[in-house]
Amino acid sequence: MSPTLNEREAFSKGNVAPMPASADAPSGRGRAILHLDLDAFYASVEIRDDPSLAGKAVIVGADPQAGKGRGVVVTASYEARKFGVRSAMPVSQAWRLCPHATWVPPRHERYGEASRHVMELLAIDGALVEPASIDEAFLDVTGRVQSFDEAVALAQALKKRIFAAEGLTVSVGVAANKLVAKVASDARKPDGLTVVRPGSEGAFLAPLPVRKIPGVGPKTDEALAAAGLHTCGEVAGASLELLRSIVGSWAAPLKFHAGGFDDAPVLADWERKSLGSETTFDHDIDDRAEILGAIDSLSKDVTSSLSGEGLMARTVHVKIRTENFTTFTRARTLPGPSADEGSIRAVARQLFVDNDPGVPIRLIGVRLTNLVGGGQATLERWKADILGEAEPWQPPWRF
Ligand code: TTP
Ligand code: MG
Repeated sequence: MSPTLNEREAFSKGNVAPMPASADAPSGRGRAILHLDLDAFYASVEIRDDPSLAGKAVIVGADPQAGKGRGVVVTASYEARKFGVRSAMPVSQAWRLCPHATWVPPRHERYGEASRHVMELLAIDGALVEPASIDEAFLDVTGRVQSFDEAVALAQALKKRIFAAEGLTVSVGVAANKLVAKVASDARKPDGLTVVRPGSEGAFLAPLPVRKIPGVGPKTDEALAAAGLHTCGEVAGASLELLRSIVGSWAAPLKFHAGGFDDAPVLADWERKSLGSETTFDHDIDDRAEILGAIDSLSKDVTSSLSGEGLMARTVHVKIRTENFTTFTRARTLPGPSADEGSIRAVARQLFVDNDPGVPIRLIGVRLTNLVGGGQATLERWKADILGEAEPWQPPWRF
């Protein structure tokens, strides 16, 4: 007799904002990542709110007190930057460099509001959004587009939408990974759109100073320069032996990043941390075939939700509650992320078989965690191919 399911409860953990449905979880191709960074953010908000400042050198910062102020510049409009004014510069110095500037004290609430509005505009169907600071965000649009060109068109559309709704310009980088998208968004500011097509990441980074790689600070930069390594291309082409002597265990990831490779996933704030489903039988079940049948049906449910959201999972959990209410969970991590029902079902079944308490079962559940955007799986395979057995993979360095 097949069990009657009198309870079917989704037990998704994590934040609740609904993930947009995307029926076409892409696989077998690379990712499409956007990095957006608002231009001269605080100054642009001030200019938007007071159009008489448009086209002028505007400095947001502490009161300069006729050059005697002791605070620092928070940011400056691009007109003021032409005179050398920069964030974090003492106001006394900015006063000397740009005596005709208009000074505005910061209004942090207003910037927070504008930031929230822009982030809301980025929450588009099928995209994962990771706000990275008050004025920048990564978007993984792999699950939303059919081609890289479509991702570029989406970037253009977002720029227009942000300007129309908020009166702010944003510079965008489009690439196959976060690192290159971030460097690209900074390449043509303000109001830029820089596209690095898949396969040209290394060539794009090669002439740039190695300081462009997030995580390379002044000390590392100096140590690399002392060994004659100034550009990303030089670091990418250096031997691991040489790099190890300079940066130790960071050698392999650094070489990898300098060559334009990066596997960091876009971690959406409102990305589901897990997806699950569980069943309480209306009477305790002793028949193992029936229990496995329930596991099959739960695996089917969670896998279809997973692919419906354009995601893949790395870890499968099974929850088991026995007739006397003893409850435990067991988990297994897959070799790579998957949205394949057969693989997930097989792991869930095996988890039960390996941990079967041998008594009647009251409840069974299947849950998926370590969820990533669809393009990640391709990347995992590719990483294994590139690095092979020769170079043990380090935990990916994130920025
Ligand atoms: P950034 O994006 O670094 O700078 P920006 O937006 O002003 O200019 P850009 O066009 O180069 O992107 O920082 C975003 C905001 O964060 C900036 O407008 C003000 C604030 N900020 C500080 O408060 N202190 C700082 O040192 C920096 C760099 C930024
Ligand atoms: Mg900015």
